[in-house]
Amino acid sequence: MDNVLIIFCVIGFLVLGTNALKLTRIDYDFIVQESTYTRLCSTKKILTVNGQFPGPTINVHKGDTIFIRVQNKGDHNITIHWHGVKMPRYPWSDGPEYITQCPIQPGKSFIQKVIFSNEEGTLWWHAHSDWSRATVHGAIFIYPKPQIGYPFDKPYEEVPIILGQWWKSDIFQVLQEFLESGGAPNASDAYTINGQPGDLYSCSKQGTFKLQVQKGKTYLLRIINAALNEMLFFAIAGHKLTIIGADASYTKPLTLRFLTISPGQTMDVLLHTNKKPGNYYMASRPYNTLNSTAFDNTTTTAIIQYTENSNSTSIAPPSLPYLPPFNDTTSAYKYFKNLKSIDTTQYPDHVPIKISTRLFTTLSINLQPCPLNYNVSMCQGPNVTRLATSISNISFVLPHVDILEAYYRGKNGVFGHNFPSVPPLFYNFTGNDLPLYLEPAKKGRKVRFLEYNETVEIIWQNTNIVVGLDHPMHLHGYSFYVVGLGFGNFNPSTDPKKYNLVDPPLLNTVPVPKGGWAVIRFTASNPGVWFVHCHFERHLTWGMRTVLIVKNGPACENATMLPPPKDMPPC
Ligand SMILES: *[C@@H]1O[C@H](CO)[C@@H](O)[C@H](O)[C@H]1NC(C)=O
Ligand SMILES: *[C@@H]1O[C@H](CO)[C@@H](O)[C@H](O)[C@H]1NC(C)=O
Ligand SMILES: *[C@@H]1O[C@H](CO)[C@@H](O)[C@H](O)[C@H]1NC(C)=O
Ligand SMILES: *[C@@H]1O[C@H](CO)[C@@H](O)[C@H](O)[C@H]1NC(C)=O
Ligand SMILES: *[C@@H]1O[C@H](CO)[C@@H](O)[C@H](O)[C@H]1NC(C)=O
Ligand SMILES: *[C@@H]1O[C@H](CO)[C@@H](O)[C@H](O)[C@H]1NC(C)=O
Ligand SMILES: *[C@@H]1O[C@H](CO)[C@@H](O)[C@H](O)[C@H]1NC(C)=O
Ligand SMILES: *[C@@H]1O[C@H](CO)[C@@H](O)[C@H](O)[C@H]1NC(C)=O
Ligand SMILES: *[C@@H]1O[C@H](CO)[C@@H](O)[C@H](O)[C@H]1NC(C)=O
Ligand SMILES: *[C@@H]1O[C@H](CO)[C@@H](O)[C@H](O)[C@H]1NC(C)=O
Ligand SMILES: *[C@@H]1O[C@H](CO)[C@@H](O)[C@H](O)[C@H]1NC(C)=O
Ligand SMILES: [Cu+2]
Repeated sequence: MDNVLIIFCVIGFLVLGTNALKLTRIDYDFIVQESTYTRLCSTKKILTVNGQFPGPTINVHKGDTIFIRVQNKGDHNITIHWHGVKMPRYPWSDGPEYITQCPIQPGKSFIQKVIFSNEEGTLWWHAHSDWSRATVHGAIFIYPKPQIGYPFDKPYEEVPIILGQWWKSDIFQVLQEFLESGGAPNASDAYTINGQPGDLYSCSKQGTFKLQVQKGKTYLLRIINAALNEMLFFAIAGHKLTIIGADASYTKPLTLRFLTISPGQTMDVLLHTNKKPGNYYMASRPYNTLNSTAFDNTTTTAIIQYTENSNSTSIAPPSLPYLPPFNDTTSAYKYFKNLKSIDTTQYPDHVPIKISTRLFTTLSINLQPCPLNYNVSMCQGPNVTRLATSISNISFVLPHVDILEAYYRGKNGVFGHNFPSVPPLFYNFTGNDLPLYLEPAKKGRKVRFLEYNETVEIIWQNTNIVVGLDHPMHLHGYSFYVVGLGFGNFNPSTDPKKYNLVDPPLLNTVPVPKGGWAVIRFTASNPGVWFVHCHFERHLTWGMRTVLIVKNGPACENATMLPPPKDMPPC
């Protein structure tokens, strides 16, 4: 038996060896550069890919591997992440700055190998360094294998709907002030649909995104929330939306009047153009439980135009769809219990039933005391503090060399090993008026190691420390089943009985509700270094992040990490 395995390994090695000699094919060239854009009556320079905002769409089929050459011709360090692409055994191209790579510095380039596996539907790519992703992002369309097709009637047309967030000021200046002040970042000035704010903002009407449709067809809208800091409601006047996929995994059809989408999430939606020919607004605005004057409370719009009356001048202006109140948590999460994976023979579920590692974690906003002799202008958080965030009371500080490199080369001292299975304190997590001594967090850099193939459950418990807010939690390298989501404190004896272990949605980002919790499950079959974080950029920067390191499995089962490419950006 041993001999057979050895021979097998040698053959496997030879096969890999020859592949490595092949010249790299470049499928996409991404030139990161400064470009001039005018929005809301003002002009500024933004960072783009190939001069486009939003950036170019990547088109692939399920299971493809592509090579993207990222050339940094801008003047900021940059990295690019392929959000939701699992990159089996190959974290080298995953992208998060100082987690799996050092940034691509100005003037340098990096050829990123992007390995698709079972994803099918819509994903996106975005910068994963400082706040560049505000403008450096774009869609990824993953078509079914050519001979297979969709599990629904082929849509007449497929359209990206990319929701974004726009600041009139330079985003790097917003970030710098935010980092220095210790307070909340400046609110944005607009939301955008495919790069355009729409009719409700000044100087924007000309550019409003318009989708021309024919009556009696079905359109596939591939909706992406690329906003930095806001969950969004989205709806189309007069039309219902049928979700058939989320995060590049099919769902059972779910028909809704409006949807809620968090940064990081994608939703594939069928739109049936079966209404009276005319013009209809699609609109989006935030779901946010803070006071509506504390965030950008504006509404972005685009127009669905039936071509049947495209040259009529006398038609009424489009009407706006219903969107819930900003702070309506109940409406925001109502659809979630009805969101189910497709779970057919062709797209079967593999929900882990027996769990080998269970992590109970808390998500908090924190206040760090202002150090002695500190200038108060640096402590603009409540009660002269600096705002922070944490997972299980650890506010994660980025290193100066990436964690993947440190792990792969066995460098000591870059990260700690023992991210805890439970938080340091148990209290009434979702209680009102929590004691002030809970507010500070510990700074740290603890990661969690997992054995190959472990079955993992993570419970994300939100807390009301400082202020309760939703946290869209994202895991790199995996999709996970969201087996439970609820309000209050997670109850380990009663809540697991209500888990959906039959057809839970398979996602890469799940919004953990304010005052509630979410539970995910996955099998750790992808060795590598994988980032876990809140997808609100401000919470990520403040420290709501950690790392899972999944160890290698047996080499003969192809369960080990692949070697790095030669052009990894150096620190
Ligand atoms: C942020 O807002 C403050 C207060 O309105 C303003 O003084 C400052 O210039 C803004 N910063 C940026 C980068 O827009
Ligand atoms: C939105 O915020 C502005 C201040 O920024 C405030 O005047 C307005 O009332 C708010 N709108 C709503 C609907 O809350
Ligand atoms: C719209 O204009 C085109 C060309 O001017 C014409 O052929 C068509 O009949 C018009 N459609 C309607 C609905 O008026
Ligand atoms: C939402 O805000 C409105 C007005 O600002 C307030 O009356 C209402 O109680 C809030 N709802 C929730 C669920 O907090
Ligand atoms: C605090 O910082 C502000 C802005 O950087 C500066 O104007 C002020 O002089 C500083 N105050 C002290 C006491 O250092
Ligand atoms: C600020 O301090 C006051 C007085 O100690 C306290 O009542 C309040 O809750 C504090 N605010 C926050 C956000 O911690
Ligand atoms: C936790 O706090 C909530 C909100 O104040 C309260 O309704 C609940 O009874 C508390 N639970 C416990 C166990 O004290
Ligand atoms: C987090 O750690 C800090 C520093 O040790 C401590 O003061 C605080 O009470 C802890 N909070 C929680 C919720 O564990
Ligand atoms: C890992 O899990 C897969 C699927 O359950 C199984 O086929 C494989 O044998 C397992 N490998 C190891 C090393 O446990
Ligand atoms: C491992 O990978 C090699 C090369 O891609 C392939 O030929 C072989 O079938 C794989 N082995 C297993 C156990 O999956
Ligand atoms: C850019 O990245 C390099 C390599 O990690 C680092 O040394 C440098 O400080 C970074 N520059 C900025 C402005 O962050
Ligand atoms: Cu968050």
